[in-house]
Amino acid sequence: MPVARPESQDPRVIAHVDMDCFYVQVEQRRNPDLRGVPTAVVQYNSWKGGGLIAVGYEARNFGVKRSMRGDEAKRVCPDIQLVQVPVARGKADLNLYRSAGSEVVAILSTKGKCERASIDEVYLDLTDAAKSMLLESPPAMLDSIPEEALKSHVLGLSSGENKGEDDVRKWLCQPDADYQDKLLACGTIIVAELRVRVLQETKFTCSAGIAHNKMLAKLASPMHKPAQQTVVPATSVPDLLASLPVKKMKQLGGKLGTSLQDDLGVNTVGDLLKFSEQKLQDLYGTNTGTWLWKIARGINGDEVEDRLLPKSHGCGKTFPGPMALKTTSSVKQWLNQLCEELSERIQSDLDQNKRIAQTLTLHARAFKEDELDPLKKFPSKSCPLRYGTSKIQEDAMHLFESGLSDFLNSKNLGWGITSLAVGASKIVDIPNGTTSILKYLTEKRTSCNPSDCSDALPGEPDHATSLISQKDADTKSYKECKVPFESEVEENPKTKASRESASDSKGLFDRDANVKGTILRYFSGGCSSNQRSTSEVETNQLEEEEEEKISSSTANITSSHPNLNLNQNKNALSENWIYNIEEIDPSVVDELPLEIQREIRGWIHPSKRINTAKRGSTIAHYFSPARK
Ligand code: TTP
Ligand code: CA
Ligand code: CA
Repeated sequence: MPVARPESQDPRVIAHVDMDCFYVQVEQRRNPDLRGVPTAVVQYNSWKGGGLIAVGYEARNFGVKRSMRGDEAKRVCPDIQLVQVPVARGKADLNLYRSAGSEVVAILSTKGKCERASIDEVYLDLTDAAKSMLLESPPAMLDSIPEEALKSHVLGLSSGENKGEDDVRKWLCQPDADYQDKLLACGTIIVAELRVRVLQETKFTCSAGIAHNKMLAKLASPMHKPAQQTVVPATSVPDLLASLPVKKMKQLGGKLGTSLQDDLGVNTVGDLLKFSEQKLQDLYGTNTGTWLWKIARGINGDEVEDRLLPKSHGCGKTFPGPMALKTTSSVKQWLNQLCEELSERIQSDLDQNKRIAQTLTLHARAFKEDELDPLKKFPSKSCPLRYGTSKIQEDAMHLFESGLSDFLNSKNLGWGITSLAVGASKIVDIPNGTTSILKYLTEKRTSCNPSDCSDALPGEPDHATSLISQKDADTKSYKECKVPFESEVEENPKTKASRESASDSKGLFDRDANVKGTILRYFSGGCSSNQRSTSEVETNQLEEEEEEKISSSTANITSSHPNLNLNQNKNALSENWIYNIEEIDPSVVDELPLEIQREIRGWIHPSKRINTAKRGSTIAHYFSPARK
């Protein structure tokens, strides 16, 4: 459910930038013969010409729509060029488009806080840039206003639509405008310049919305496509919302929007103005009620996050109609493919960006031969993510089995899977340097607590709670456990009490024990089991590896965490989640980066000399997908 965040009283300038027919543009850049020609990108599946996933604007002029298949598009537009999406492992490979998106982000992020919101869109907070411009070179003082800015559509100007560039020029330069509108005018010029740069440097066009909050900017960006921008002055907001169908708002596309229409007769967002906040709260609860009351007034306090990289990684595949998967072995085969891709992507995120994903989630859609409960959803399941393709494959399969068991209510029924997806979320940066790792882990020491269990929010792996299936070290059975997500991590009171008493009365030594508990959680893949025999083999192989430069990067630690032999026992899953020093297997420490070795040896044997003789290769390298 949406939650209203308090909106800052300070004026802001927020832009939402969305690429035009993105995959088509990427293909047109790869093959310039396609430029200016009706083009669409189709799924690899060739049934009826493949499903269209992106349609160029020339093709749209002929009536081609994304909902069509290739054959239908050919009927509507015989000259259309259908480009097949690249394929890898029997499914679409989107890497080409992802990196094209990154090129654009690199440019857009130069003017302020930038949040990558999807493969082809970002939010920008241009408040500071606009303030500087207003101080140093306000629009009225410019020798000339950039042409692209003059082509902007300013809502509410000249009775709803622009009369022309002269009106826009006047609006941009009006001396008696309020401060918010003056900033918005500067934002309009900044976004226009950024869009020109994007075109020059990447050959891609994009469209943008510019407003004083994210919600309004997002609503405005598709209003004039392709290759145009729309500005929302505060005075235009009531008219904009009065005519905006509720279903056009992302959060109102589902049941909430239907209830507003059916139960309250609310058809546009502006219709909500008729209801008091209290009334909306009575009907939909405190949070949603307040949120509805605010969006009716165009109020939205969401901040632009400073994030150029995706929040999560996911890959999935659908198996429609007769292609549904009906055996565990066929599910396993596809799950292995999906996990292989996911593993490659998180590994490259780790290598390139020093980011670690902490949660693995499995989503599926399924049907079963059960007349009584045909609509029951396949529950999404999550667990702590262990790096390494085979580990991810193994865990994903366990998640699937756990989900299937719930889905079937442990009955022996026939079933079929129509879509499968795996995701890696809860991605965090790894700070450089051991000291900061220590600090980082100390701050993040709240972890998966087996005693704190609940059901998942279906389809919302990145939100407040998620179901995790947790492998019990001994029984290999699965438990369901609620993992608090970053923003709302709350320390388990018992753990907290234990930590506080440790640091208060027992001094540094015990405080370190707490920290180790958390580091070890990373090493051991959270609550997962460790298989001693496997670890030993892997450790031996490591020792045979050529010695490599050991960097202080924690990537080595984190990517290795699932495989290190820590002699973890049942106590490791104890409530307080604190390891004893004895539980650290010294043979593991040899494989770690030097700085980490020093630190851990300091805990184990404060005065022992550090043995750096057999460090082996970096663990990140060792566990790269190529190695078995
Ligand atoms: P969109 O931004 O929704 O669409 P678009 O960029 O193709 O067109 P527009 O100019 O209207 O913004 O999606 C971005 C890309 O994501 C799109 O080019 C292809 C891909 N995509 C899918 O693969 N499947 C989908 O269902 C959607 C909506 C998009
Ligand atoms: Ca787009
Ligand atoms: Ca988009």
